[in-house]
Amino acid sequence: MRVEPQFLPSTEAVEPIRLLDEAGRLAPGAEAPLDPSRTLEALRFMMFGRAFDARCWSMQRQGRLGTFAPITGQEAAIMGSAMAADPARDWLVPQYRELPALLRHGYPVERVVLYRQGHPAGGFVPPGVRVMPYQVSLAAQLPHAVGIGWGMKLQAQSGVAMVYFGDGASSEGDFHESCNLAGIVDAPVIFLLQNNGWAISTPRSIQTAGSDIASRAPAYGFPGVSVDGNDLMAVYLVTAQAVERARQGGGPTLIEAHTYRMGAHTTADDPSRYVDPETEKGWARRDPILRVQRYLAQLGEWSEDRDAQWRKEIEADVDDAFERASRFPPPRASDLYEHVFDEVTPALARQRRWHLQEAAGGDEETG
Ligand SMILES: Cc1ncc(C[n+]2csc(CCOP(=O)(O)OP(=O)(O)O)c2C)c(N)n1
Repeated sequence: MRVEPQFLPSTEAVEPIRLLDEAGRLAPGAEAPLDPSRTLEALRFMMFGRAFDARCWSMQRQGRLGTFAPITGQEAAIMGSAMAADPARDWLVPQYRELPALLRHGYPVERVVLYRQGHPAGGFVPPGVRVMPYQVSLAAQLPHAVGIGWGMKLQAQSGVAMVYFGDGASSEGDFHESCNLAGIVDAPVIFLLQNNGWAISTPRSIQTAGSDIASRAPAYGFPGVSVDGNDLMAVYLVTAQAVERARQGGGPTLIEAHTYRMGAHTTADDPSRYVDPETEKGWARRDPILRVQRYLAQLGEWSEDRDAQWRKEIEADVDDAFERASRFPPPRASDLYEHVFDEVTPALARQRRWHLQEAAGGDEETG
């Protein structure tokens, strides 16, 4: 008998779920999963994120801030998911582009300023704030998130770990290992993939030969979902359902939010060398902030006056963030040797002695 093996077909990309169109109209028959006051709450964080980007960009160009990764264009993916997380019990595990989500979760904004200034105090997460520090080493945050989620499950806590990462990070081994283990132990983890089209200059089209990344989830034994990442309502809807399932013991979910990085990867990047301006213009029409504002305007909750008022208030909030950061004492040279080991190793102690006495002329305060 001739055996005909059944090869599994490669999967087709599924159409991302969408509730709000570009004009801010709800899909026919759809109900908004966020009421107007929660939508306004999310919008405020989204607008703050964009204004903070603009200020940081200017400060970086003046040499007053280090390299950072802007979030412009990704605000709905970030806040739609964050609105489904409960700061009192859920953990947020960021990559490096999730500022407004961290702020809503209680991370103090001045710490972000300090982090971008290279100040050691910027790496400190206050007790009680369920946020992990930014992670620049791609995908290295994913195993931590699985550990956090699994730990909460073993302790019979109802929290979930929401971990953010990019399409580039999905090619790292840590992604596979994390999904595999999370599936086995049914860890309450939301894998929130922000597919922003690029991993620096590597386009999504050559990141993977797969049709999409969400469709990998069933192979790990849990659901995946594809969502319009520029649609606050749709991202909230799918994340809230995933969080609820995880709380009930249903295990992890992989959410692929299709969004777009509207600008440079970081302040050290020049996207004009590899991005087609027409593609960029197309995504500008899908701006996630405008979409929410247009939706709210239809409800009578948004107007030009309100927009102007909020922009003024938000600029003042950004001023305040920098002002509060400026009140921290400047870092000392000796800070370089703190916070890594509980007890300083002999080699590190030697380096510290040399640095502080010989190189810095014995001046402890030389930063
Ligand atoms: C392990 C590792 N390899 C390479 C890099 C260099 N690097 C920094 S960001 C980046 C692209 C990341 O793309 P993606 O995961 O899609 O996230 P995005 O920056 O687009 O949000 C790369 C390759 C790194 N930080 N870590």
